[in-house]
Amino acid sequence: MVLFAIPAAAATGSVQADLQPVAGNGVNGDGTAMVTVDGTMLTVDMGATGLLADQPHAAHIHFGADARHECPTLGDDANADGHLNTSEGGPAYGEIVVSLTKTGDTSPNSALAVDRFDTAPGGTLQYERGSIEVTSTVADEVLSGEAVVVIHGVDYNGDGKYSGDTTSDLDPSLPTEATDPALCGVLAASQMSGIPAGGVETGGGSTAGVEHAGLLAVGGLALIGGAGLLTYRRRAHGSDS
Ligand SMILES: [Cu+2]
Repeated sequence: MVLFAIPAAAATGSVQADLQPVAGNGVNGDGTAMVTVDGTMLTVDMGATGLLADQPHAAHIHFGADARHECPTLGDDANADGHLNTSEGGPAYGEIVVSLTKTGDTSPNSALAVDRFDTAPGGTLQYERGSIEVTSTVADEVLSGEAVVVIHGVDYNGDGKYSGDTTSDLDPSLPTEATDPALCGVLAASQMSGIPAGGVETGGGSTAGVEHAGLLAVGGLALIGGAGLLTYRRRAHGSDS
């Protein structure tokens, strides 16, 4: 019995994040990130749009045991300048545990390895990397549903490059635009991948998956119906006046 408990503890599964603009940082974009964990090996699939084009975007998985396990809000703007720098987001998302570089080291040591991050050609970031070796502790943190993906690099003054007088809180040789968080999302357990996985294990989960899909479809129809009703009401109102 004890022997069987050991392999059962090996971390396996996947989590995904819906990446949304970080409050105050002026990014009009979004994205998704999926992380599959197999023991101490991560595979990361990430896509995002609306980023400053053709500039290196540092991207990490963050986690902090004492963090709030969420994306920062303007309430985290400690110096009240209207923007959130990476440190100000710390209480929300914690420290860097994985650097999502395209090549080479993926440890926190590569947090600002600007020559090894995706440059978002045309503002679109497409990232896929497997065989990212982590410790079992980090693997557990990623699967906990409390880790956070952050893509950095913003353009407050809209000049198409990292510039400005404010220096980065992480590296004073860089402008803060180069490191401030742009998009953020919590890596939560994925229902899409979780339901079929459960179905395989229990042998009875496939029906639940179908019912779930049906509920989603009904919800989508209700939303469409609601939008149609709104349009109708607006038209009716317009004809009254
Ligand atoms: Cu980061």
